[in-house]
This record gives sequence, structure tokens and C-alpha cells, in this order.
Amino acid sequence: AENCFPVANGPSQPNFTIKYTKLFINGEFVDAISGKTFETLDPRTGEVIAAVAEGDAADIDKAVRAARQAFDEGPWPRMSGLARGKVLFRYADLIEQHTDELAYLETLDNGKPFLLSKYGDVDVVVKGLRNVAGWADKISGQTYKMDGPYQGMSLYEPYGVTGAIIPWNFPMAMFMMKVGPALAAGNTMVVKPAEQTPLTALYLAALAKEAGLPDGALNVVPGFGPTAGAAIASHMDINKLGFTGSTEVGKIVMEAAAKSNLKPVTLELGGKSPVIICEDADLDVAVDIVNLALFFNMGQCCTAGSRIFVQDTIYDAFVAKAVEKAKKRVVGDPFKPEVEDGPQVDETQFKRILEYIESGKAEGAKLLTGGCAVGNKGYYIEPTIFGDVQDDMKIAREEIFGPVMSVLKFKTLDEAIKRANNTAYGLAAAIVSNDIDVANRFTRSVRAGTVWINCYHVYDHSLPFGGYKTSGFGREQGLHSIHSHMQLKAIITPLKDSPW
Ligand code: TXE
Repeated sequence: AENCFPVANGPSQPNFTIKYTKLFINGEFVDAISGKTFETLDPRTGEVIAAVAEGDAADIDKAVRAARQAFDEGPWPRMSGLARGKVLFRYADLIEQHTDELAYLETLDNGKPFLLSKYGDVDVVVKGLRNVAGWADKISGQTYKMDGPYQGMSLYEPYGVTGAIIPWNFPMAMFMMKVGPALAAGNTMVVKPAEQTPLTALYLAALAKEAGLPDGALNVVPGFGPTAGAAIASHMDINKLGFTGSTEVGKIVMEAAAKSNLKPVTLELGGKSPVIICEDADLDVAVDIVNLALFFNMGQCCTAGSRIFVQDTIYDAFVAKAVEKAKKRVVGDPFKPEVEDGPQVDETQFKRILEYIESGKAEGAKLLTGGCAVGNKGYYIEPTIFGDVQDDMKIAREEIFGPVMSVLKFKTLDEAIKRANNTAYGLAAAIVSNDIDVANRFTRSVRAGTVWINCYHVYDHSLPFGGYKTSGFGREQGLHSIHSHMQLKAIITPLKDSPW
């Protein structure tokens, strides 16, 4: 696609040195065993930010040994929940104190607006961590009166060494969504951040040490998927695996987990989430909702509302307003406060999204706005809307993970529900309607892990988060994530001379 208008890429960020670029193993920053490094790039320009140590299978193995020792012999799983919680609360305080540095690194590495990194992502990390820190001393099982002279108990125990493979769209938030509960539950960890965005994970590792986390309890090994990632999935001494990423790679890691030591996995995968706009909806509210649902974070959200079903009676009016609003979005250098959309994360994603735009045009969808790259440097794409999209078009079926909205027309709610569910994915869904019966019917009919009524992208550290169908399984956040990082043991003892 041609470039439609220029974008300013001025160096508006503060001066800041990048401190952590090595692997974090057993409480120390170390080079990769191979000595190799890889470059992490600035998506605003494609230029190198830093060379980062490139971990592979040997480094993962070293990290697992450190985590194993920290679990088997170290204090972490043996500390009281209150003591573990105290360290994690201190960790959250430190993260809060380093908000600017973390937000700066996140924006530099990922391209998301600085104000979003600062007030959104860091905030999510801190709140999520405080939530699970508070659970650390409140984990308890049950006592059972058995059918016979026995007493039964259920006991929650940590798995041991847990592994996490995380993506680049919310690098800090995804890191903490896995690290917080795993540690709160008393596990030790090996984490591989995405190769596109390793910097905040390393910074967070340094802060964990400063907070007093024992050496070896958290190890962070940047590297590539097929090497470092695959080594985590197939490691014989990792007892549980959390993965967030594409459905395609989710299948690969689950297979590797099964073929190695049958470690349980939690998968948070892709989506193609429907948003239903009913004819009774307030049009301005509906337009605001879909604008946020799709364009937030440059469309790089697993929960992005990417199939917008609009009732035929309001279709034209809705589309006109949605286009007008999309055109007003400010695309540019994410360090500028007025900017709403920075660049896509890397060249691969950028090219992939432009290919989807071409396929939308080729399959006969109507390009209503956008459709072009922005500027001639970096990975900026215009907010794009396609109208008259049909269910079988590629842009309506596949996860684009970019600022490309597909608008589809429907007549009846039954039809909308059926079409909304006609996807392999099931991560999120939304309905915009003022009729509570319509909304209730939808929330219970749609096969998705999160359903919003008259809102979108509202999350909370206490709510379960996860997918239906090929969007994955297992639930993260709050108590749900504590339980998914623990296994339940049944303990039975005879009851003698007991009055009842
Ligand atoms: O994902 P990958 P990519 C979707 C989105 C995007 C597409 C491709 O549609 O366009 O996936 O993005 C690691 N064994 N999502 O290629 O490859 C990898 O290093 C073990 C949705 O970036 O799934 C990274 O750490 N690990 C998603 C992580 O997996 C492997 C967020 C995710 O990368 C591996 C990201 C392997 N063989 C992309 N190959 C969401 N659910 O939010 C790669 N990895």
C-alpha cells in the first residue's frame, strides 16, 4: 500500500539509559551461554534500541535448574503466605515508584502511546500484583466428612517450577499476569518474554530482586520462540506452563507439553470477537464503543472487537459516524501526548496487516477509510474500516491484530447470535443495546470468555480472564489465577473415637 500522509518521528522521549539487556538467572544478569545477542528494534523507526542476550535451550535449562533449586531448597515455597505477600507488595510498590522508566521502556520497545503505558499498563501490573499478593495468605482447602470413619482434607500446593511464554502486545501486563499468581502461590518460575519486547521484563526482574525475592525464584530468559520458547514447552522439569500468543503456536506448545512430561498448560490465544450493535442503541455510544474495541493498542489486542455486526436499519448512519470518528484518530510518535495510535510492533506484523487490507479489497469489501501505511519510516498504519464485509471473507474470519475494522450487516438478533458464534475463536464479545432482555439473551448465547454490555475493554484484576474454543482455556487474574497455579491434593486420615 502507498503512504498516504507523513508522520512526525521526532525524538521526544526523555534521555534514558537501558540498564538491563542480559538474561536474569538465579538472581544475576548473565550473558547467554552461546554468547549470542539479538537486536530489539524501535517500531517508530526500525532502528536498533539495544542488543539483548539471546537465550536458547541451554540457558532455559540453566534457568530451570536455578528455579528447581529455589523451589526444592530455597525459602520461597516454605515462607508463610503472609511473608510471600509482603515481598510481592514491596515489589508492587517498587514498580509503582519506577512507573516512568517502565512506561518509557514499554513505549520504546512496543510503540504503544506513552500515556497508555504509564497510566494503563503499569497500573494494571501494580493492581494485578497487589491483588495476588493479598491472596498469598488466604489460600486454603476444605475439610470433608467422609462416608465412613475417615476425615478428608484438600490441600492446595504449588506445582513447583512453572514456565511462562508471553507475547509483545502488552509485555508488562502479560508478564505480571503470569508471574504474580505463580509466585504468590509459592511456585518458582522461568519466563520467556517475546523477542520483539524483552526490555520491560528484564527491568521487572531487577525490581523483583530489589524487592527481596530469593535468587532463582524468578528467572527471565529472552530469546526466540522455536529455541527458548520450545525449550520451556518441552522441558522435563517444568511442572506447569502458561502461554499467551497465537492459536497456532498454542497448539505447538501444548503438543510439546504433552509429549514431554504432560505438564498442564493454560493457553490464552487469539480471537475474532464480535460486537453487536442493535437498532435501539444510542449511535454515539455505539460508535465510541467500537472505536475503542478495535483501535485500542493499534488493534493489537487478543480481545479486539474485530467483527462489528450492525442492524440493517441503522447501518448507514452508524457507518458514517464510525468513519468520521476513525478519521479523527491521531497517529504518530507514541511519545507525543496527543497521539492515540503509535506504530505496529514490527515489520512482520505491519506487512501482515497491509496484506489483510489488500485481501479485503480483493474479496470485495468496501474500504471506507484508511487502508494505507503512514509515513515512510516505522510501522504506522491508518485506522481502517471496511464496510459490506461478508462472513466468509478472510478479514472477517482471521485475526488481523491491527487497526482494521470489519463492519457486517444483520437483520435479526437470532441471525446475529448465530453469525457471532460462527467462528473458531471465543475470547470476547459485546452487545450495544438498551434492551436488557436482548442483552441477557446475547450474553448467555455467545460462546466467549468475556462479554461486555454497552462497554468494551473493561478489565479487572479480580475477574476471570480466558477463552472458549480455540481462544484457549484456563482462567487468569485474581483468585482464578492462584488456583490455576496450584494443584489440589486429597489427604485422608482415619477418625477414631470421634464423637461425630
Ligand atoms: O505470535 P507467537 P506472533 C496472534 C496475532 C498475531 C499472531 C502472530 O494474531 O498477529 O499471533 O504473532 C513464542 N514454541 N497473537 O508471531 O509466535 C514467541 O517467541 C514456544 C495473539 O508474535 O504466538 C512469543 O514469546 N514458543 C496474542 C510468544 O510465543 C514460541 C498475542 C507469542 O508469539 C514458539 C500475540 C514455539 N514454537 C500474538 N513460537 C494474544 N493472544 O494476545 C513462538 N513462540
